[in-house]
Amino acid sequence: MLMAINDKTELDSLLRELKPGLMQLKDNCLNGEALISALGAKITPFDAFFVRCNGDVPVWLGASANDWPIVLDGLVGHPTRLTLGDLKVRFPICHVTAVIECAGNGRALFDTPADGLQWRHGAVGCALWTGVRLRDVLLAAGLGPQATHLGFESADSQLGQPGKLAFSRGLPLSKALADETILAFEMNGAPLHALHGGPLRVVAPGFPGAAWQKWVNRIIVRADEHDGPKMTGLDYRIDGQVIEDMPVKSLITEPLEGFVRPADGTINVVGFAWSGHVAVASVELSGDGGQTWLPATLATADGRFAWRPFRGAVSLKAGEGASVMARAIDAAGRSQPIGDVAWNPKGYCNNAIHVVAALS
Ligand SMILES: Nc1nc2c(c(=O)[nH]1)N[C@H]1C(S)=C(S)[C@@H](COP(=O)(O)O)O[C@H]1N2
Ligand SMILES: [Mo]
Repeated sequence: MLMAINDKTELDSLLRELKPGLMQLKDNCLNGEALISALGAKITPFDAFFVRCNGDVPVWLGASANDWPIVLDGLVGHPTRLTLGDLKVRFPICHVTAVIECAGNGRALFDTPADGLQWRHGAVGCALWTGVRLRDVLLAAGLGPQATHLGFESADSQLGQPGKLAFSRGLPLSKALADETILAFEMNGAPLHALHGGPLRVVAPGFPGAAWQKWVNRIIVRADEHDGPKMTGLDYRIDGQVIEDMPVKSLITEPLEGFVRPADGTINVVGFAWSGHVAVASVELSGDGGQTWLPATLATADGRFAWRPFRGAVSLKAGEGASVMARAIDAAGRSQPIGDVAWNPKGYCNNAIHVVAALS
């Protein structure tokens, strides 16, 4: 019922054909990030939505996506076998618009190199996700009194090692029970595509993309933090702690790098701001290399976890080396750093200010 795509040539052509808005990263697995020029919409279209795979790409060949099986076991009252079809009829369907950002987005932009895929700005996107609340599914199976964490297992295997889990991460129970956390089977109103973990994936807004387990087919309720592949060691951790919140960040989608300085020096700046669990409060813009900042106009978003469009006009510093900058500030007063402030060995959570330079 499952086919695994693991041939490099096949994976490459899949990405080229289906996702013209991406540029491919150098890796044996399928990984591509959005070109900034393709990220201008409030809802990121499929063809420009980044893809991050740690193993092969499993494709469900069952007669219907509704036959996709999922097991719920561990510290539950009743270990349960369900299909995606069961989830759809037994639990209320819900929607959440949310940004997913890879924890390694911006890794290539650290001055001090950091290990891992060299993502620039484009391992981020905002989609409308449709599914059922993970909470509803867990409560129906009954949670044991010792339950504190979940572990997820999936259908993807390490490249060339069929049956060997490529990626098995988890969530603390508190996040699994949150309103916004869902098992999603649709993205932007269409059945969830195999490249994004279809038929079924976890959506955990506010957490890094790594917590959004794709192709999920087993949920294990545990009394301790999960220890599957990519959950231990240095993976998705800073100072030993699992990353559970994404920092406030913004991306300028207009103008693009190498823009032509207008004769009067005034330029419109447009983009998006987002954050993890603490809301975005404001966005400021600078046209003089960060000496002075002006507030941008920040539009509302479709819920707490969607990115918010901003716009404003800045006066560019005269002469050579003009650039525009945006910095978002969250409700706790935290802002984006300039440069290498948040460096860590694996290059996670780089929310440094986006600088877009004019043609000089
Ligand atoms: N099963 C599985 N789930 C996974 C991954 C994976 O390799 N295998 N990659 C994770 C990472 S690191 C990220 S950033 C997101 C990327 O989701 P996307 O490919 O839909 O953009 O999926 C996460 N879920
Ligand atoms: Mo990621």
